[in-house]
Amino acid sequence: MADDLKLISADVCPYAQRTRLVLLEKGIAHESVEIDLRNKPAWFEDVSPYSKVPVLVHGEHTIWESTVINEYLEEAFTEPRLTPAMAAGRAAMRIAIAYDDVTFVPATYKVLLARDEPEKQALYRGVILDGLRMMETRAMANAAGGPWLLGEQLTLADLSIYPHMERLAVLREYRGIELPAECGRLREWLSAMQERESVKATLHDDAYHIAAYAHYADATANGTTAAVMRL
Ligand SMILES: N[C@@H](CCC(=O)N[C@@H](CS)C(=O)NCC(=O)O)C(=O)O
Repeated sequence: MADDLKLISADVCPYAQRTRLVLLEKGIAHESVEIDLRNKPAWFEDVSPYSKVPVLVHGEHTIWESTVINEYLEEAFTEPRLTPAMAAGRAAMRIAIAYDDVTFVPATYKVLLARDEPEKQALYRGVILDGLRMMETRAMANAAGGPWLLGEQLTLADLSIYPHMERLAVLREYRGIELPAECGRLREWLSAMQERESVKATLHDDAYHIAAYAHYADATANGTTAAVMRL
């Protein structure tokens, strides 16, 4: 199967980490091709329509967008299940992932890129802190005592949201944004995630992430992601 399934990835990328976590949790054999996002190889433009990682090449199929890739892997490789059995549970999972994608993560890039714009920084800081508090409340309500965001079952929500939470040190370092004291449930969840072998295999420390995001914080980032986040 490894010959048949290839992930185009970058170690720095939280979205690629989402997919690496799913591949590891499911034990899917694959080839991983690492690219340098600041010096992309010429062939990358042919395989990645948005010029972004991750991209999954599975036989004749090329799939991009981390959430779509992860749902594809969930359907193509059914064990272990990473989606709830009940429709309402799957809806809660997708709501959590959509919130991360649509609201939370863009605010984390925008607060960095707004280097010289204190009003924008204050706006995005509010979005991030509200988001963390909201995730705490949601996680407490959904989890009903289980260790994962939706309770007893690890799902695509945990694996999609975790990579951005691993990078919270970037916000603290450059913009003084901390995980609020009242987010005890999120702290416990982060610790539980970091006990998983999949996370241990992909984890980087705070210093690594802080260095990797310096070009966003000093607003010199000029890649595709920075262009999209500046819109
Ligand atoms: N919505 C995309 C986002 C992927 C993304 O933004 N990837 C970044 C790296 S973290 C990238 O490849 N950026 C290319 C660039 O900045 O030139 C997904 O979920 O896969």
